[in-house]
Amino acid sequence: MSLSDERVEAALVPGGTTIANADPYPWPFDGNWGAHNTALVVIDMQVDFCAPGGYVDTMGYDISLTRAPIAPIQRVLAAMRARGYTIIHTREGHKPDLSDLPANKRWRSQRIGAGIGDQGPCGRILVRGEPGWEIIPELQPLPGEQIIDKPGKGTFIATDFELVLRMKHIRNIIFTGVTTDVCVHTTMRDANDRGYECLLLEDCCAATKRSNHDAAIDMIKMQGGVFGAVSISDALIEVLP
Ligand code: C5J
Repeated sequence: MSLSDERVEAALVPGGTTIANADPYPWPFDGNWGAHNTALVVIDMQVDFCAPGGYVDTMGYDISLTRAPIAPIQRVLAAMRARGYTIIHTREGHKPDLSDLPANKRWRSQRIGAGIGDQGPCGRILVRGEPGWEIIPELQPLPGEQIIDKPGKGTFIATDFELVLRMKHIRNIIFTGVTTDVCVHTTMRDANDRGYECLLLEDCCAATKRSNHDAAIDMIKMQGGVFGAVSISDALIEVLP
């Protein structure tokens, strides 16, 4: 994704205690953020979503869209790792016996020729332990970073995500990853409902259709920030406490 230089310039507010030009409000709402209470969440940057032969590729979508956030996420990871922030990665996937795969989810995927649990070029699609389920090499977690395995789109359902956030005293969550309109949005909505202060970095996210990404970004900004706020990687890195 390319954002105009003008837009990037406008979003940069050196020395601020918030990301002043986050949209639709300076984030976080009360300026209370830092490594002590803020986590970066990298959603589902897996081979199945971002690499040739994976689930998204098999469905016929353009993986150049889902690969676009890789470089911006790398920059955010480097900045937040250097400052000791909590980093959490997620992976969507099912048990090899598919006991946690709802029949309708499997049926719908088979219907379009990308059956979850079926053999594909990267192993069984969205199955834990298969090559396609792995996080892409460019964004490998470091030792000590959390990895949350989830069978669904949201990260709170059937996982220990909330417990991990609580143990680490996290109150603010910065969202990156794929896809903006599905797993990122579901998790952000659920986090917002639980009282977390949420920020989505729009150049660090992507959908399988550009207009869906744009619509998902717009939805966040409604009602004064109905699910939180939106910014970009450079603006975050510039003011990261
Ligand atoms: C989807 C995801 N889109 N990670 N998963 O099926 O967004």
